[in-house]
Amino acid sequence: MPDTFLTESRLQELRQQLNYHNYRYYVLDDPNIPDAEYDRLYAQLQQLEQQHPHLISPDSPTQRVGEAPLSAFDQVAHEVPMLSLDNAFDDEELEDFNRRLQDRLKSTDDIEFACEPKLDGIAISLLYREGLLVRGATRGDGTTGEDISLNVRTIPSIPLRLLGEGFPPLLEVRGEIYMPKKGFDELNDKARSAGEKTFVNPRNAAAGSLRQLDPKITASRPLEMCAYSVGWSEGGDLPERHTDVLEALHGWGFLINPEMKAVANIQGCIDYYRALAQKREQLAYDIDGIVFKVNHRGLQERLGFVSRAPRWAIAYKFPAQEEMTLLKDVEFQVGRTGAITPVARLEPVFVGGVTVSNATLHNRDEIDRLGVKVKDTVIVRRAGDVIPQVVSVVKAKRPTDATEIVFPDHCPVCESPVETLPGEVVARCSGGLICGAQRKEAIKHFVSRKALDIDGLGDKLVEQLVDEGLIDSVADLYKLEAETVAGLERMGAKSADNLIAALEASKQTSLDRFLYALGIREVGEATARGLSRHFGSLPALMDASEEQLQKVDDVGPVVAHFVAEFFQQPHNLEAVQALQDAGVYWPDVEVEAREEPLEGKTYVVTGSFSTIKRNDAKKMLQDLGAKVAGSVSAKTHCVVVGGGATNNSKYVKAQELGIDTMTEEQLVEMLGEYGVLEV
Ligand code: 5U1
Repeated sequence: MPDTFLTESRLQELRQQLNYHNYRYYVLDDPNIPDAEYDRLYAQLQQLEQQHPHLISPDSPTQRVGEAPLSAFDQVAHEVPMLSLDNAFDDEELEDFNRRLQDRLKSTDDIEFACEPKLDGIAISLLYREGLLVRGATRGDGTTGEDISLNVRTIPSIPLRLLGEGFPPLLEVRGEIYMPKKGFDELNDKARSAGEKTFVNPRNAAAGSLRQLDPKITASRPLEMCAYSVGWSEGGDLPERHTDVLEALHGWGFLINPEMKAVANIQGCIDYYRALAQKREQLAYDIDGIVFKVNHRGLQERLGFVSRAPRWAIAYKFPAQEEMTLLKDVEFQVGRTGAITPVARLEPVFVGGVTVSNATLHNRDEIDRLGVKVKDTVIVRRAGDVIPQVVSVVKAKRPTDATEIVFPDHCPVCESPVETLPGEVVARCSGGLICGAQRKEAIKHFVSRKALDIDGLGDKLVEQLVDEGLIDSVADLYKLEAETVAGLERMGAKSADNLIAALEASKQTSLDRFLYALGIREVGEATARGLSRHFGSLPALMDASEEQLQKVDDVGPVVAHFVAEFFQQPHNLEAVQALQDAGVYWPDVEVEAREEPLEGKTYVVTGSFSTIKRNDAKKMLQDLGAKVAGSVSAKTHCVVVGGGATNNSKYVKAQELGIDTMTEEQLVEMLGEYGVLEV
């Protein structure tokens, strides 16, 4: 066989393998070879292409990033216009949409709908000829867009060549390019540390990344593409149901939204909308609503279009999460741990489904980063249950009399100096419990629902009790008498009696609630639960060293330090004693006997794992008492190498130092023997 033929078929084989593994990694999120193996195949392809440059093909994974930047984008006329969507803003409008469809179809039968999250990104058209990506274009005005082929090629979840079989020879796929939240945060963190401008939100970041004339910049941005329809196709058959078309696209190499689902009727759409609204904040990407489409393409065709939108689809929008308003003033609040938080007082604005009049400005650095002044017009964001925040300033609207925000150097409540510890961004009042604000917040936390849960003792009443000098500390609560409380404004004999009864009832509590109630920095409910289960009693916890504390789930060095430090402070010990003297008590928790057969041993875990997740493996080793380190040294007892890569640098180092190694299979077997993993 001639040499060129062999080279060509090897090149094709490498391209196919790499494109397939790329799909498994970026689209299915289920790689089945180690990264090192992918890198080796890629290097082989690169080397072979360097030797035979005339054999380089456009679907080669080495050709994702073009060499030369463009001077401008060409215009592209869309063969079939890229339509927009009609919107619905409440259930009634959605039901009207269903009624209109039934009227047009002259039937009262239920209509099946496809439901998909509406990604907050940039609409894109991708054209494939004989399975090869030949063009990527923006939506533009719907009729004419811009050719951004070089940029879309850099996005790993976009196939350069379609996988599998059965795709039409001419296929235009439409979808959304977006930046996942995690990638967006990392991109902005990087920009911040480099002193560069940050992006306002993931959508702007995605748009800015695609608008680059230099594809290398686009390639460096964490973009993804999710397919949501076929614009047009020639030759070949597409499935009759839209959801099956999406499944076909998935098989040909595209990412489709995993939340996509068919429902039997409009009530199914409403239920889907509610369920996704609940889940919205947990999704890895921003969405601004749900798109409902008549699922049968035959019905879609019968329904047709009006002006610029199809009759068979609608976007049910979530309430906007960002709105513009006026920043009227800034006040500084003192929290339970003394943290000083600048709070923006706003012209009330309806955002994220509620009226917002205050928003956090976080800290001094954030004020500097935003460059915000009093009387500025600002953009406020309220997402889910998160505290509303000022995300940017509309500088073009700044009036001439806007004033600088001056961060206080003394506590606005107790006038103690404000200090910022090295390495921290948060400024804190140094007054401790001398500071009325910190005292009030500590008491509010102590009585709150997840802590001692004292019924009838809301924030306002705590403030009243402190302001009237009736309580100074949490233990003072238990000295309150009904007559005194009844004399307070807005209180009567009945509510005072109820409060005293609730205080009495709260005395019997649990160790985890008590620990949470103490308000130790960084100790939330889950950590308090972990500490209580691990140590079983307060004295055992108080005696624990930072190292012992770190053995508790989710307790790292920072939390361990805060816990140990808390119990070293005499005033905290006095407060705990005073509460116990007042009658607060809890049963000890039975501590499960813990065997730590690997205590004193240090493991390093490296390589890619297939049967268990690497992080789970680390956690299980820690549960068995082992320390898991990030690098190999003479102190390491064993290196676990997943994926069997013998050129793994940690494996090589272990060999050099004569340290034991084990494979993933051996680790799984060992974990099984110790009973921490079912095999
Ligand atoms: N998920 C999704 N987003 N989105 C946007 N589907 C969807 N469909 C669209 C648009 C503009 O248009 C259809 C009419 C194809």
